[in-house]
Amino acid sequence: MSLLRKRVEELIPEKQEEVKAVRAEKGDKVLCEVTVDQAYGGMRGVKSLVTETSLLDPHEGIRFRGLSIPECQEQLPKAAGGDEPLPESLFWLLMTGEVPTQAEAESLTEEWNARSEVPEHINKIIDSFPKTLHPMSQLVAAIGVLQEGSLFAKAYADGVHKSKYWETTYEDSMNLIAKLPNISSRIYRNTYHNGDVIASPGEDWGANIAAQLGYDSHEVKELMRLYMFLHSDHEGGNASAHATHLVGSTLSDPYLSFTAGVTALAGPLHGLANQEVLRWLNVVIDEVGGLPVSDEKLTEYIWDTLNSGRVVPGYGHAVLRTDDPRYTCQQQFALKHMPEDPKFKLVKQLHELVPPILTSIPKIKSGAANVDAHSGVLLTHYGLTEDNYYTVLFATSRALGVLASLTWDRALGLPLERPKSYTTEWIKNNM
Ligand code: FAM
Repeated sequence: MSLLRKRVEELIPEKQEEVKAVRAEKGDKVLCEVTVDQAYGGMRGVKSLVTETSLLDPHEGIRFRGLSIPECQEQLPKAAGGDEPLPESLFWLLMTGEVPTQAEAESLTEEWNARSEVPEHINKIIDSFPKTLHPMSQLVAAIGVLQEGSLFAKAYADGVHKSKYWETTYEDSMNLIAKLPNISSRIYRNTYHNGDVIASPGEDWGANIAAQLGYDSHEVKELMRLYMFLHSDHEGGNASAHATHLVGSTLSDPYLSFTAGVTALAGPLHGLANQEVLRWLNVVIDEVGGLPVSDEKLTEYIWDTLNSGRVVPGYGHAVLRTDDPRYTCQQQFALKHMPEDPKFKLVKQLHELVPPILTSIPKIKSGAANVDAHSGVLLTHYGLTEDNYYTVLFATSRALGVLASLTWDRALGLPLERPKSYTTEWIKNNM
């Protein structure tokens, strides 16, 4: 049995007891009241989920199992010669709540490489997708087909006992995560490089993704490790995590549950914002006649966007009220590796100009930069300019968080999710 599975198996009874005790002691405490406005307003601020892997503070940002982004960067094992955490080490942390040793993190690298092969008939199906199909749709379809290998679906059909659901959920999650670099990079190479697919070099997960996209440099491998670490998890209420959890709560298998998360991520108010940011920057550059651009012209363009009833992508957040530390962390990477890049300078300039404009509009709760304001410019710097591919990378990373959570949902026996809804008629007559 793999090191990680053994550790998770040891932890499950302890956690089950802890949850039982918490529910016995605090089960009748009130987490929040829900107003009619919140019911109409996208449930913003409604506290009604339990997610173990991470917690988002509006002012401080995300903590993965209690560790902030800088703490993870300091404490999690890295690749030889690298400064960024291995995504493997983050996954171990998300699954167990413990910082892995170097050997434990590397055991995951080995295991994911061993599980990474995608059956040839599925590769052929992916190869048959039209190049005009959005890469996110290709990803959803590819994972849907991969579902034929679901061990959870088979075990359920064979009548497995509910106390063992977590075991095949874990195995499916590990298999799916292991295969994602092959799938995501195949979609990229098919869509933009005439199907010239690159075989996995069998390195760590982040390095494999970089290499299979076509980048062999140490710097891009580091960027990919950082990218995969940063986008992995953002507590349970965001649309991709919540969608995976909701669909998973029906005992849909991990492949199908994750496609729900991927389709949620494909919306422009969520993960697709990274594509939208790059497009928006490119239109700005075109319209103002190239870089550098004056603050006055840029301000005018920001207001044009707002006045035409569109959002400024990469800014604002449903929970965060200050700059997203995932933005800051990417900025630090840029300052280290590409301080003179003109598009990075434009991102910095926007970071000065956009927040005061957005916060001058009373209805907008936060004008701060989010994760998507930065990521595309880092990728573009190294030549990955195909912006409609960016969200596939976000989704590849997001698998780490939502599948770790799904495994724990099953280990803790969380039930079918089914909140109550009302009609406007009911509210008018009864409130
Ligand atoms: N530009 C223009 N208007 C904005 C805005 C922005 N960046 N951010 C918020 N608003 C508007 C929002 O559309 C809403 O308007 P209406 O009442 O007319 O519908 C109003 O301000 C109140 O919104 P809010 O309460 O401040 O934020 P929400 O919690 O409703 O929405 C976001 C949060 C992220 C959907 C919103 O800030 C947004 O659309 N941002 C731009 C898109 C983006 O960058 N999304 C990525 C978020 C990211 F973190 C992720 O999920 N990957």
